[in-house]
Amino acid sequence: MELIFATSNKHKLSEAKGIIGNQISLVSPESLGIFDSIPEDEPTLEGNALFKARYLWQINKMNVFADDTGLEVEALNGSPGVKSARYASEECDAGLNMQKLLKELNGVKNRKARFRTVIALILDGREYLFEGIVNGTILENKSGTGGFGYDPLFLPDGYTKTLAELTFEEKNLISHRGLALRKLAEFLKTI
Ligand code: ITT
Repeated sequence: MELIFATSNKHKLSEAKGIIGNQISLVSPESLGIFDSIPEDEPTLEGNALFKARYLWQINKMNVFADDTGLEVEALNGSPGVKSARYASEECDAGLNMQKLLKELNGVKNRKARFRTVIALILDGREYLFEGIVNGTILENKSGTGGFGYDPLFLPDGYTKTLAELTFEEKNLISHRGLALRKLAEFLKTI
């Protein structure tokens, strides 16, 4: 079966292929000639994931899933959350986003945070949601060069390495998106 993954992020597409690639042929919107920039203006991760999936479903009625992820920091009442990509500016610059996060947490003792991913699947017109969460803490300094986004600052609970120091496979095993993708993969096996 062919399934569109509604993302323009190549890193995320390869993560997803690593998890559900054997079972299903994952394709990007670009590979189908769809280059639309889909708005992510909803107030929740669920809303954004559903909006993106519905947007692509409307175009060609191909089975599709979309995800949205937020970094939810306890001491910041869940921020940056749904605004994680554009936390510091409209440019979605990971360096600036991390810089802003460190500034907001300057002197704050409670560094607890979690990444939460929501996946919205539209399969033959029916909608399904899957969620994955990884808990951890925000370090005071960046460490590691792997992954993307806030990975160099995020230390998963029970680990001594940040998400940016783990290998691609190690991150997939424990990450928010990895967990949500495996729930999706399990579900797809049942249909
Ligand atoms: P698409 O919307 O094109 O899929 P994106 O880069 O905006 O790609 P998300 O909406 O899933 O990705 O995530 C929003 C932001 O959250 C993202 O820009 C990163 O700053 C952060 N983020 C998401 N997943 C992450 C991860 O695995 N590690 C670190 N930061 C992550």
